[in-house]
Amino acid sequence: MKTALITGITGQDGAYLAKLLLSKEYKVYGMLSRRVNQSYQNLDFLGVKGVNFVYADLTDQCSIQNVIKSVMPDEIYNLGAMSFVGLSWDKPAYTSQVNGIGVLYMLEAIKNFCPEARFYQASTSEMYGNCKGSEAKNELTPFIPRSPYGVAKVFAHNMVVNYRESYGMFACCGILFNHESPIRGPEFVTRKISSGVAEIKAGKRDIIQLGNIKAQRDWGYAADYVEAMWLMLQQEIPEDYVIATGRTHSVEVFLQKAFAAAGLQYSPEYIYQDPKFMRPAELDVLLGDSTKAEKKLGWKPNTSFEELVNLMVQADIERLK
Ligand code: G4F
Repeated sequence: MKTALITGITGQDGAYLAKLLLSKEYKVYGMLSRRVNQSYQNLDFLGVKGVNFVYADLTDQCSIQNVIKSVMPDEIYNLGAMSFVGLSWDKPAYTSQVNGIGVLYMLEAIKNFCPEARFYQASTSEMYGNCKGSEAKNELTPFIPRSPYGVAKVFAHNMVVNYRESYGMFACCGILFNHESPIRGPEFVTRKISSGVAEIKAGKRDIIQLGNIKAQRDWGYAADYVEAMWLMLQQEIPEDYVIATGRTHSVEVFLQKAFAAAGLQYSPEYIYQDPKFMRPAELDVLLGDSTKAEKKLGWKPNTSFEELVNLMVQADIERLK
């Protein structure tokens, strides 16, 4: 039986990945930081049972070492992060500590105590930042990050590549474009829209406050994307892969589809564009090219944009019943 350690176990991706690995009969350890209000609701929503919880924090090197030494995992998935880009301008040092230095702590602990383990790092399309050009981004596209979150993730990404090359570690980065689901955190725009539309339908509100609705993202389904994480660690050679759908849509189009999914007619009157949700620097368009993942991993997204929107809206309508 293989053993896997997942950081960020209570987040969206942690819950979907735990479900996948348990279905493959892994022994799954989930790392909890034990900060206040740690919630198990994502694991509960997906009916995930059987995770062994261990306690460590990405900002505490000793705790990382202790967990790696005691679990001695075959595979480690580093999904723990300060994942909300908008907040990274308010908490740039904390973001750098968790998303940047925390990854270095993981790599050092693996190198010293568990060097045969396979390591997955959650890199992100946010690293491309202001990289111009309308063509889809791939593994060779330069990173020009435009948020403290993106800067910290580029540091982590480069460190993973460096440890792989310096010490021969089996370490991979998945450069994942936006991926959503019914358990996406309520602060992210897709879930804000799906829950807002569900509440409008139920007569509980009549407006959704948003920021820049012209921004475009390549949105996929989180359950499809965790399969790609697992596939990366099953290869003979550790490499980095872009995971994306190859289609991009604006926030406004997400809104229109979400209203339609709820059986409502979209009107701009439902939206208040609130300056407080505008970012100091924005990525106008993100579009990914996952040809490499398709060729080498045999991975392709199974869920369309329209299916994803529908899934999220129906789940939020159900929650209100
Ligand atoms: O949903 P978002 O907050 O996701 P964002 O910033 O693209 O980041 C997500 O995807 C990244 C991958 O590229 C991950 F690395 C990251 O951890 C996270 O999962 O915002 C999407 C877009 C942005 O352009 C934002 O400005 O929606 C725009 N937006 C417009 N109104 C809003 C809002 N975003 C949020 N969160 N809230 C709004 O009211």
